[in-house]
Amino acid sequence: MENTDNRSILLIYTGGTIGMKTDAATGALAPFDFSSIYDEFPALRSLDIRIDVHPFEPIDSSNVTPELWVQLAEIIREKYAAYDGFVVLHGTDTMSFSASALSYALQNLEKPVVFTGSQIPIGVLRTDGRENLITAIELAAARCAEDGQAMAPEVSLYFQNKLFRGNRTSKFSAEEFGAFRSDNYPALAEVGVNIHYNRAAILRPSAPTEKLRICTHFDPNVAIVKIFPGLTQTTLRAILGAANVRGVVLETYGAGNAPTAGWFIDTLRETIARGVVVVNVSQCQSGTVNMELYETGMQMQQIGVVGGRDMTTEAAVTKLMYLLGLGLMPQEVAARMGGSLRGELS
Ligand code: ASN
Repeated sequence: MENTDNRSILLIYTGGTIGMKTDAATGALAPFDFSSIYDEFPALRSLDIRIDVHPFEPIDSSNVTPELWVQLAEIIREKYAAYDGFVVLHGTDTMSFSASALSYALQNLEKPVVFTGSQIPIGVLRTDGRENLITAIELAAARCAEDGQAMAPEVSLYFQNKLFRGNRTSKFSAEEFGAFRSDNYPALAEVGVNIHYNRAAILRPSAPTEKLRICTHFDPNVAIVKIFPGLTQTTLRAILGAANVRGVVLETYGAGNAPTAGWFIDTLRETIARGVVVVNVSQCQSGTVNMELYETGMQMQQIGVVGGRDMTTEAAVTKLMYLLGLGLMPQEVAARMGGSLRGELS
């Protein structure tokens, strides 16, 4: 790759819709070769950013597992000193899970890690991927004019003119180009003719001299339970009672409410007594869990359900996997679930 400037980014390609193009001969979709990115997009040379490509075996993001998160963390650690920032090309379906997981996996991060992808393949004329890719590269390489530090040294997600904190996002639309939302936290940057950073919203490293540390194990023995009117005791017991389950994200109503029926509270109490960590997040996209508001929430608080405040389900379930993967005791996992690790809750 040509070296035009002292800024450089590593483009890590994992797969997803963005990595496809229309084969001129057959008209069918075929993989796009990101290693020849300058041939495909000669205009990228004008960015004055060196772009190196690290391709993984491309997968649809429906097939993502925690192993991919560890591989991403490892490649970022290995190449950390050599680049100003990292762009991760990823399928949209599970991008918010991966961006959340990486936010926990990378500790003491001082460089941008920007996830992006597209709704239409990059090699299709009407693609949204070209703009997402080019701007993500700019965002990952952007430095502050005053101190030379990265503008947004976080794990973020760029899509359709907005840079979000990754662990605040959810995929919201299977149709719109603006596929992601971050209803409980403002955008870190808005992109129009110029890029406007929301400096007050961006996390700065607390101890800038600390070395990057990564986590290499996520515990997948967790479950997500979305409650609904009619949920039976048998079903709830079957899920919460599964022998392997060590953590549960309970998606409740509104401000964190759930049935007050005896069997419901008893099942949760027994589950917590077995050492399973239960975290309460809301089914609503915006707003926060407040278990002190209604009796239905207070009962859960009394038996030790952790209030997940305004965390997304994606942020909560990957945080549970991360904390359980550290080998902590349930009480310690519960305590850390209720506080902010990387700005994932307010
Ligand atoms: N199924 C695709 C994926 O997540 C969707 C996309 O990337 N737009 O890999």
